[in-house]
Amino acid sequence: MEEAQLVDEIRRLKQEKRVAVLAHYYTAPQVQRLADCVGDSLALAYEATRLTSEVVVVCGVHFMGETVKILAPTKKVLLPDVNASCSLAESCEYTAFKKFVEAHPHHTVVSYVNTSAAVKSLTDICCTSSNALAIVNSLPKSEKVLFAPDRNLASYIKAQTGREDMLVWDGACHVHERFSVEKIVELKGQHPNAKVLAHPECKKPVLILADEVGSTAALLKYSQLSTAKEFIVATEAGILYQMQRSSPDKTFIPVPPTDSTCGCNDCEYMKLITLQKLYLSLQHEVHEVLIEEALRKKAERSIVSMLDLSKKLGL
Ligand code: CIZ
Repeated sequence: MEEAQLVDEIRRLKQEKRVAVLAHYYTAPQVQRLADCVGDSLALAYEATRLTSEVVVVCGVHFMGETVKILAPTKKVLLPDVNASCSLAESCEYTAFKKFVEAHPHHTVVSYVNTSAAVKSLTDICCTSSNALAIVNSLPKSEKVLFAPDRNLASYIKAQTGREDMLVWDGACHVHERFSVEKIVELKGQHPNAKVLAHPECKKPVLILADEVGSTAALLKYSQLSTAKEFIVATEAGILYQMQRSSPDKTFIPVPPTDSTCGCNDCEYMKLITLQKLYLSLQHEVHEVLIEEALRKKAERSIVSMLDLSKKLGL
């Protein structure tokens, strides 16, 4: 099917079947354009608690589908591609993480939402890049914290909070780890007035170069409010679509991966979500995300704690 026809069919199926489509900022622009809600993990989690339709397609990676299912267990939650995984979630395997948690019984476990439902069941409170700093800061200094799974976000939080004793799981996002100081310095040479925006999943030397460090939602907001006209963006390239859309008069320059001479730094898992797969997902109601109820309940506590605290903090 041609793209225009696919778009029409997706619109028709959404309406006919009364299906909600949620999309993460890292998905392809064509997918974001058809979504009822586009956002980061925190926004999508809030949206999951407000769903009115019985069926929802999550255009994002697997843990995002799980988060929606955990928060909206009576809904039919669909993922257009079951292979849409997440390197961060994969870097934190349940059995190994359980041993780590059990070896540190007096720690409060803070896990990024980029984890499996099983890892969330071992977690006291989840966080996203939008609220990680606020959530860790909300814990009394006397409380020992075990943070998982992103070592770069953890190192950023340590630096911002002074919690040098925070125990950290050694995981990382393969997309954000591909950004290098060399590429940013090269781009800054070509665009000396550009502001550098970086995600806290990037390595520390990259963050040192940044004018603003934050989640996709925070970087988007910064780009909207800033008087600068050019931005060098060190996070997954999907967010550039929303940045450009809300600030058409500004220029957004993606940072390519270290080992490439051209192109954007795309997450291959996010980019598995194509229009064709979204169409098939709507038409055949595949692929359903299912979580065993006992596990769902255990995992739910950590996400609900995060949402409750985030609301209280006005995030
Ligand atoms: O929190 C999220 O959704 C991720 C994975 C990145 C971001 O900053 O939005």
